[in-house]
Amino acid sequence: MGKSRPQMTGAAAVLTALERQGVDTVFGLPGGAIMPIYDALYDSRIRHILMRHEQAAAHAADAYYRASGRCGVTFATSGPGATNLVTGLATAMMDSSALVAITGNVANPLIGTDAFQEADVYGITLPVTKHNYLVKRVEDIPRIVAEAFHIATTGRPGPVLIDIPKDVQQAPFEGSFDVTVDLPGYRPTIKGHAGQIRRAAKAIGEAKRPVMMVGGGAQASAEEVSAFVERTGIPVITTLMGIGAYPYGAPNSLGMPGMHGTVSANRAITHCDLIIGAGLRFDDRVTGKLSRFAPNATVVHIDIDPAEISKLVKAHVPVVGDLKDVLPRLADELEPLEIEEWWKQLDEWKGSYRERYKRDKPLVSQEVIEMLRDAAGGECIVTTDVGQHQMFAARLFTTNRPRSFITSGGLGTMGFGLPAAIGAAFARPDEPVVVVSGDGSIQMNIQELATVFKHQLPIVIAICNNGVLGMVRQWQEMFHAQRYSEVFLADSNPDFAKLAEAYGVEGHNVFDRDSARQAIADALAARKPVLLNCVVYESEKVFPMIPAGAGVDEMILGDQDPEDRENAQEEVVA
Ligand SMILES: Cc1ncc(C[n+]2csc(CCOP(=O)(O)OP(=O)(O)O)c2C)c(N)n1
Repeated sequence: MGKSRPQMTGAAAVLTALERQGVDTVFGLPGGAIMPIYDALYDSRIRHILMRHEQAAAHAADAYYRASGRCGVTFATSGPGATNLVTGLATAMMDSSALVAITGNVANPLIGTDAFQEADVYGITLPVTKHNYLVKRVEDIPRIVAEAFHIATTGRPGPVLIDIPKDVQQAPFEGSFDVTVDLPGYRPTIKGHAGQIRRAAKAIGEAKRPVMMVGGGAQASAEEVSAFVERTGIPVITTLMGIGAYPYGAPNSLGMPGMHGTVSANRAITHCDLIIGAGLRFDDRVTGKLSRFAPNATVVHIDIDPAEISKLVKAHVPVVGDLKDVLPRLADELEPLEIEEWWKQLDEWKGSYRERYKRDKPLVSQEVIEMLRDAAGGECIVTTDVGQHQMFAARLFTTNRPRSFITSGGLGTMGFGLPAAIGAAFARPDEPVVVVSGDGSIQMNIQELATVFKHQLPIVIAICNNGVLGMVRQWQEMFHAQRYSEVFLADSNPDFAKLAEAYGVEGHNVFDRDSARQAIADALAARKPVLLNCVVYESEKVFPMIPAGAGVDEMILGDQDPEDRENAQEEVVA
């Protein structure tokens, strides 16, 4: 008797459908309800990166997309595996990152019975995904996988979850993989409306003090942004998510706006007569108090998501479409802008504020970040965690390349940095990755040192260890009468260098600037995993700062000198 060909299962169909999407890497962690898919993975050419926590797997898949533009993929089991994904999905949703999450669920007959590791993952993830599916029939797998990738990567990117009950994974599959995606209810507008583009061009051409603000939506259109700026000579502000979408070092760059933005960017917003918002959503950390945001400006808002138009800042000229289409057409309608007077004013503001900190006092985070930047020479991917170190990194670890500064902006997820570095390292294997973290944040996904070690990824993890939850401490110092409530970590922090060594990762404790400089240079040259625990001044604060609820014209410049802190003058600039 001849051997019969083994029957393809739903699980194998999932892998085949993923291969057809060009997927080569998946980040995940197995469990009971997803075992058929992991069994099929055994025979697949898709590479699986075993993470140590599903939240980290989601962040890695998210950063894989952010670093490469290729959709990230994550696998998790039912119940706790799937619920562990939630923070990662919400992080990706807020920052418009394309990711497909595949979860196993208990078998259909058990759904609704409080079965072991049952959770209503479809319901739980509905608000934190762009779309989600519960697969009921095995033959639907190829169509649903194709739709999921289409939805995740087109229009405004976002996470899509596919929940597959175990019996569907185990069922014989006899369907076809030749599916066409036909979603009449989902047709993102790519091409900008010609009339709106003409209206926008007229308003821009007439402006005396225009400024362009680019956000995360511009990461995929960096060339078009640069060409537009070259054509018009317009000044450019890049939001936290937009860092690198326009070169920070270019003369037209004013830096980051908002709560911890630059003086020149925030003043430009206050005094401009026109703003082009390109691929951004006017987040409250960017706008401050809405009534004080760009009070004299005509707003041209270009975004692929019509839901963002006039959501927060009223758009006088909305243009719905992809920046790749809209910006070149807008540039074609414009002559170089005659804004010399405006540039004189902007240059004066640019020169009026310098990042200041004393270099003969205890090591501070800003120095560590500058040393990392200088040692890397602009040729690395930066990921960050969330807190003061993130804001210092956004201001100082500047990059001229798109998709190279990867941070959790919208959700502000501590614990993002290390797993994001892993995703970025797999997405762009030829580049070193630097994680800028804090002693609070790093402990939220530190188990991923195991993944870094296993794959010997060229990741340098720099902990700005100030012994506190620094950003919270800063708010308590400034706005809660120095009532420091539950922010001290130093008395119970681990020895981070020893901890790294326990994972097999080279670790160093760094206490002063000379050893920091040397350790950073050595770590970046080594092209292997290194953790640097940099012990920095506890009471450093991030300035400028706009207090929550205040306007962008109400920046506190503060003082960058630890010694003069007692005498720090809080300066409000208009
Ligand atoms: C998951 C999560 N929990 C809590 C917070 C609130 N939070 C914002 S910044 C911060 C402190 C971060 O401390 P650390 O990582 O040490 O960085 P530092 O501010 O000291 O540079 C906290 C607790 C958050 N953003 N994310």
